[in-house]
Amino acid sequence: MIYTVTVTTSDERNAGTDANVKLTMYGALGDSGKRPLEQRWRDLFERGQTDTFEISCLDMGELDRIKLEHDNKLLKPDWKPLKVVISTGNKYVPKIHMKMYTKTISFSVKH
Ligand SMILES: [Ca+2]
Repeated sequence: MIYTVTVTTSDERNAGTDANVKLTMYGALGDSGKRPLEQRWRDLFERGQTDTFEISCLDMGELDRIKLEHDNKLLKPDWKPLKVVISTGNKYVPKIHMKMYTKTISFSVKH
């Protein structure tokens, strides 16, 4: 199953990061494990930017939680993600609003 993950970074000063970001999704049937959110030739997670990733994973059932973390690398790694949207072909997880100022954040999906 392909999970499409879009991550929007807040449009504020110093909101972006160049640190390496990993995502874990947790669902009723299991979790994805830590997945790096990366693309070649693109500066990810910049201020006001929306980045899209496709993650291939077994069906996790209804998602109830995700965890975003980064490795605190490079200059000014602090990151303020604004929104994460996860969708699959036939399921849709509503928008999640959150802020992250520390290295790791966990939050629940609001159905
Ligand atoms: Ca970046």
